[in-house]
Amino acid sequence: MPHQPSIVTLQPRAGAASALLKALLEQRRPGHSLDAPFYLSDEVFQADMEYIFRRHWVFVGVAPQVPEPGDYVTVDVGADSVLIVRDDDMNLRAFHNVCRHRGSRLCQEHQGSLGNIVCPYHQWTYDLEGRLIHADHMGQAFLRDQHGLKKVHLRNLEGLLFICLADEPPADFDEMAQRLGPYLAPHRLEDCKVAAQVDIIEKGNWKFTLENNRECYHCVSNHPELTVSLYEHGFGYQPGPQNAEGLARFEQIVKERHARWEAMGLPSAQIEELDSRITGFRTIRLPLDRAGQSQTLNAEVACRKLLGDFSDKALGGLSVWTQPNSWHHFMSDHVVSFSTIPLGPDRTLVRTTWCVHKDAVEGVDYTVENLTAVWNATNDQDRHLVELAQAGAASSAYEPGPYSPYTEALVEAFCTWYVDRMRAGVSAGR
Ligand code: 3BY
Ligand code: FES
Ligand code: FE
Repeated sequence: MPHQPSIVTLQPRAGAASALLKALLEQRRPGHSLDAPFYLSDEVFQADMEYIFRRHWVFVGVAPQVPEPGDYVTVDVGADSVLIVRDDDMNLRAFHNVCRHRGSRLCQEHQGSLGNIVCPYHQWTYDLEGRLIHADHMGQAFLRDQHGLKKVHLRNLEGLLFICLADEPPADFDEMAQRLGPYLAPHRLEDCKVAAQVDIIEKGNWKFTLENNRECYHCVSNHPELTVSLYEHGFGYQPGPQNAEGLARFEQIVKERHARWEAMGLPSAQIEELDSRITGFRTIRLPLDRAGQSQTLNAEVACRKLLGDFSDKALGGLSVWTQPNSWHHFMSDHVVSFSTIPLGPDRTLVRTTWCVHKDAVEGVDYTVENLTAVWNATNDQDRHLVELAQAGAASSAYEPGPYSPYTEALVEAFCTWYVDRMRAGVSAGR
């Protein structure tokens, strides 16, 4: 007996933006945190996934996660599962993790290694370039070459992996790559291995995670481990009239170090394009405090084997931020990378990956505990702050509050970028 027909309401994936979303975007007050529904509403969450995460370059991982042919990782962005695999010619490729027969999910693990991609349902088999190479019982007329895996745009920026789910991704990735490439290249992330990866789930909206990341106003009072290595324990980062002297001192040191690092072939000057572009980004190399070497509990390197050709341990920290969802710190001895993926209006995945030189030996050159201590602690503190913000936004007393023009300018840049990109998505429709 056939299945009974059921009554189905078709949910258009984007469809026309609602009056609520349009009004929220229109009434956004510059210089202030967002209206509560941006953090709470399921409708805004769906729109975030459609207009931000399906249409922009999203940072999903690092090349050292897939070092050998056949190595793969899967990343879920909303309802889309993406398979990133290294093929036999060492090229990285990204596919929808969806079988072309009846659509089954192909790889069910977060990472692994395979020779061909075999669907668990009826064993349709794809090679590492996504070609369908085997499908039983499909008859003479069946055209295998029309049933290859669907590709997802993938870019590898000196070891940082970005995907874009749009048919036509933003064209300005190339400019970001050209400008960031020389900053990243000397750290040679592609010659690294993953020493540790930790996923945490924050009970908060992804925009709270990003807003929190874009300021250090909260660092002095919340991050005792991180501020060990931050210049003047985080106070050096506090611009504003109350800290004119400290700031002048900091700027002088930055100037001196930049001259030294640039002379060593390490681009260091700030590039700030967070809200002026579709693919927003920022970078700067900043001095670290004390030993000045690394983001560890004593500011000394966590790994004795340095990255690339480095012989100087005290290279400060090259930080990189990309819209909508990543930040990274590149030091002389390791790279720590953060990818933020929304899971729901009030649930966000933060995936942290620590990489060291591929020849470094655990227990000899580094320990995972020491390598990960600062950011495991800092992530947990930030998770707590995001959860407090989420709880506050749900209160009837919440109203958007003012950002500090001194210490929260980059939070404002994030919100400006977000609102602009959402407006662009709404007006383009589909
Ligand atoms: O260091 C970071 O990645 C960010 C920026 C400042 C505060 N925060 C923890
Ligand atoms: Fe993949 Fe049938 S759904 S082989
Ligand atoms: Fe923080």
